[in-house]
Amino acid sequence: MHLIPDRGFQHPVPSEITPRDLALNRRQWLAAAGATAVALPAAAQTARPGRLAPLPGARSSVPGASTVEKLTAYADASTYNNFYEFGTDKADPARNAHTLKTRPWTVAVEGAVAKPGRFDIDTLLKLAPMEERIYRLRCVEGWSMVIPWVGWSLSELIRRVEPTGNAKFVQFVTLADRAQMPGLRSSVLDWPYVEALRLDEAMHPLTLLAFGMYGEVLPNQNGAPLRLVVPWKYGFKSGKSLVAIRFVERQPKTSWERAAPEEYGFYSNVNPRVDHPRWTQATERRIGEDGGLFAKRRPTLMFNGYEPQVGQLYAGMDLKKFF
Ligand SMILES: Nc1nc2c(c(=O)[nH]1)N[C@H]1C(S)=C(S)[C@@H](COP(=O)(O)O)O[C@H]1N2
Ligand SMILES: [Mo]
Repeated sequence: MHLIPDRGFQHPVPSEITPRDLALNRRQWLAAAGATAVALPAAAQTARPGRLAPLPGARSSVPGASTVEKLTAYADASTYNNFYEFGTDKADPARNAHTLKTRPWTVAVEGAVAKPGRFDIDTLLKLAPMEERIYRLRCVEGWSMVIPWVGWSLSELIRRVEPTGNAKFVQFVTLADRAQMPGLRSSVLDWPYVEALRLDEAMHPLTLLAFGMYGEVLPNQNGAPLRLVVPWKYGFKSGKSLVAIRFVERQPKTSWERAAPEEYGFYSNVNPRVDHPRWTQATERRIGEDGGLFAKRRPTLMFNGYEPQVGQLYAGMDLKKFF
């Protein structure tokens, strides 16, 4: 066990604050001061890479949704990926995911809900106003990125389908099609890739259904046309290329639990004080930082820095047991 003192919420160091962040802060300050709030631009300010179709999002007002840390470069975020359906090497998804067909695409919403249905991707794109959310994403492997996602809170969809009293967990099923996904030939995981959340975790406003990043639609390798992003959990909770969202009564087994139950628990909350059996979780490497693999590692924050927003979801739970 590692004994890093808990620092709670940690502010970024000044060298990480970019001119864009300062502009944002000034606007936030103006808004807070009640000055000329209506004249402020609603659109978020992330520069588009100009690679894919634009998908703008308004700056989110959800608490914790706009970290002011330096953004990871788009080139890094779109080429260093885990998406085992396209291969297990970090470079495989960017190389192979061009075979993924993202239209037509439907998501089945089923199980313990009063209004189940099949939602077309183009319906989902219009279901709620798009927001930009700047989230840290930390992989259980010990690297992290800061990505401006575009999407809306999953709770928008959950509310519309009206979960019944039997809906205790939400299961996320992702695409498994051998014709499009060369990685399915490997049995590294039980396909389809399946993840799950407790209903209250799924309803938390920070839990994002993402359709884009950096002001554009998602690149295939990042989970097009839609994925989950759960910023306080290890990256593997954030299933890519979702095809079904299922409301169930019993806690489902996830793909990673099936593959290695001692290493990947159901909760997968970022917790620097609970080591992975084979490596420390106390620190992390920020992708793209000077020094590459040899860059100074930074301390990992409890709940990936989202403890003020999500800590109470786990009040009274032994996070060493429920890892
Ligand atoms: N369908 C699917 N979703 C997935 C994965 C995967 O292999 N298949 N990998 C997960 C893991 S381990 C991480 S860290 C994140 C990585 O997301 P990114 O490539 O956008 O950074 O996606 C998650 N979602
Ligand atoms: Mo991961």
